[in-house]
Amino acid sequence: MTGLILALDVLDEERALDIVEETRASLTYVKVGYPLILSAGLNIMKKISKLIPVIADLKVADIPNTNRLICREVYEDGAEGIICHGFTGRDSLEACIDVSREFDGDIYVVADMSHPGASAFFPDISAKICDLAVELGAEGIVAPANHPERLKEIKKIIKGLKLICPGVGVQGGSILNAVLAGADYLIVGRSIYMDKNPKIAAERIKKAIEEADERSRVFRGR
Ligand code: OMP
Repeated sequence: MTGLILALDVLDEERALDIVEETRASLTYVKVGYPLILSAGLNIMKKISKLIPVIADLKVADIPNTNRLICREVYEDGAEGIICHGFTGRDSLEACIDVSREFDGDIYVVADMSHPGASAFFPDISAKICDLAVELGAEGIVAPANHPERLKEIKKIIKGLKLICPGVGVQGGSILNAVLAGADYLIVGRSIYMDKNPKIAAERIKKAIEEADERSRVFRGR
């Protein structure tokens, strides 16, 4: 079953907590990143994590020592998982994964991105990043739902790692194509939190994911 992750890129703590309360029945995780953390403070993760597990999207990309300090701080503040970059290389990623083991947390490694500019660099280095993430024991890979052909290639090489995928909705990706390409979770932000009724929007997207799962099962069974 493909899961739904809400990308909570809002700037107001009260609104953020209201949206989580309204939508959490449809979600597996809430992803919190720089916009909300910088406006509401790191403590927002503790508050949200009382309602639902939190993935901290800090795209950690520094030298090993700094990565270790960042990851420790973020796990201590309630995150269950952290998104890190892999292009920084083995030692930097290994530092994040070592800290995640201390906290029984999960590291998700960005192997490709969904915005147009990503095609300048990422597709060429994606396979190497995925191999490193598999070897070091990351929990999952972040890759673009709106590029299902790239997702399929990544899915082939990441063994059992989870594929968590932004890019459906406002960024143009289709839920069905991403699920058929192997997404384990879809990350959705604006199509939920900018809707006038985030609860109904999340339910609608969850239902579309379930329908895509069903079609994917039928397709695979042929
Ligand atoms: P919406 O485009 O509003 O659905 O949000 C997508 C979310 O996924 C945002 O929080 C982005 O920062 C994040 N994201 C991408 O959109 N593209 C990527 O390649 C990677 C991420 C991410 O790491 O989550």
